[in-house]
Amino acid sequence: MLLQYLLLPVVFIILVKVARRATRVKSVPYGTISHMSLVPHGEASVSGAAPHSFGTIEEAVVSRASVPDTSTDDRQAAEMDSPSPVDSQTERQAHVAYDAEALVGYYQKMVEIRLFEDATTKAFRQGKIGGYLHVYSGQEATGTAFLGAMKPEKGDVAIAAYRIHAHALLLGAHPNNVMAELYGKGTGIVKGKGGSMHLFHAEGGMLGGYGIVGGHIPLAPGYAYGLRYQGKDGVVQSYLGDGSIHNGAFHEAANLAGLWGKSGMCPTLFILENNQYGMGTSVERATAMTELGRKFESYGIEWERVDGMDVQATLAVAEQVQERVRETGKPYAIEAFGYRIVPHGAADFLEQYRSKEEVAKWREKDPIPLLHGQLIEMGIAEDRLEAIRAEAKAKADEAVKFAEESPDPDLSELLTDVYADDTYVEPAG
Ligand SMILES: Cc1ncc(C[n+]2csc(CCOP(=O)(O)OP(=O)(O)O)c2C)c(N)n1
Ligand SMILES: [Mg+2]
Repeated sequence: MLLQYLLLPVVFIILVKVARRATRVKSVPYGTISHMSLVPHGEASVSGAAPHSFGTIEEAVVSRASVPDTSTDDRQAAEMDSPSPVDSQTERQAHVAYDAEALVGYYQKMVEIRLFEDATTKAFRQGKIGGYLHVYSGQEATGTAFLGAMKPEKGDVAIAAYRIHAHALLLGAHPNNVMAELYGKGTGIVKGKGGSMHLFHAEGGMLGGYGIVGGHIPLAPGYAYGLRYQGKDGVVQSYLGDGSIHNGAFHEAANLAGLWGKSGMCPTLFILENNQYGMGTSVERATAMTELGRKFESYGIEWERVDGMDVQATLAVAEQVQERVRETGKPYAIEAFGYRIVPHGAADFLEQYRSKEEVAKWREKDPIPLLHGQLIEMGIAEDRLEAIRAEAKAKADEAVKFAEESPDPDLSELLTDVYADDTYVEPAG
């Protein structure tokens, strides 16, 4: 009897330990340089491949059985083959030849973003970054081309959702300050008050960083109208995800944008980043009309689709559409079709909403190895590209060091930056 009483707690402790071990998130890095080859398959990569498997609690309740069978390959084929209203894209691409040197510059930007994101993921998993963390891996070709087409001297700005570290970096925020922001440090780009989802870098034209899905979309046509109202020449880029286009805020904003655009008063370039999922919900599970770009048509907004995994394809379009919007004052929309090759967020550890095979297939289309291969074909030496990767890694490491050594925000900052100054704006003329 006594033995029984002694044994029971021991058995209980063993059971708890076994259960904990079984449910523990293995510290397999994802989206990181440790498994993400930055060069095409078959060539020397920065490191080897490792599987990933993460998912949020919300996603965990989505059973595979309830997910429609459509593979993302079918989706891509259907999407890319269905006519986008502007058929000149391929023609345009044929006429835009980027010289290898310019493309090396884009390679550098994309690698810097990827390695920065890898570093953020690692820090999150070490518990050094709190809150949420959504990285941009796989989508670099879109942000790099379109943000690169902005002309800050003309007052161009970008307004985006929450997958935005890349947007801040591409618009000139220093990686040290962006990383410090994620760490919640006083040296962060918004003094540690925003975190991953609320970056803001006004000097570079980056006006947020918003965590409420779809909530940020109306800001763009409003700001764009404001620009023309003041007689200014700028263009607003409005980034939105496939998961946000079903939100009422999108439809109200698109309606007003189309309407104001009729009189040249809404220079907004919508950039719909269709990465095929909103958290664990595929496009098919979110809407019956899956050709997302067409949703703009209902509001009189012209649009076109672009391969968001290929920086040469995004570059071929970006500058022209930016200038078209500037000239006409009318909104225009891009559907950048791509894939989130990493889990939704850093806490997304199960990914039950999509298969490993699907993710693996899309990783084959990773925009960075794709560009790497194109550059090698153009005669750029591997040594040079390797040096770029090494430099980018050093920059990311330095950003981490800076963030770790930075002080927490000063207590006196607690009540500052709460309200904006009330500024009256005069109309033009
Ligand atoms: C109003 C609102 N509803 C739900 C959420 C939870 N949520 C966070 S991200 C997300 C998916 C958004 O998907 P998408 O717009 O495609 O962006 P992506 O994550 O693919 O970049 C959802 C539903 C939220 N943040 N805000
Ligand atoms: Mg999405």
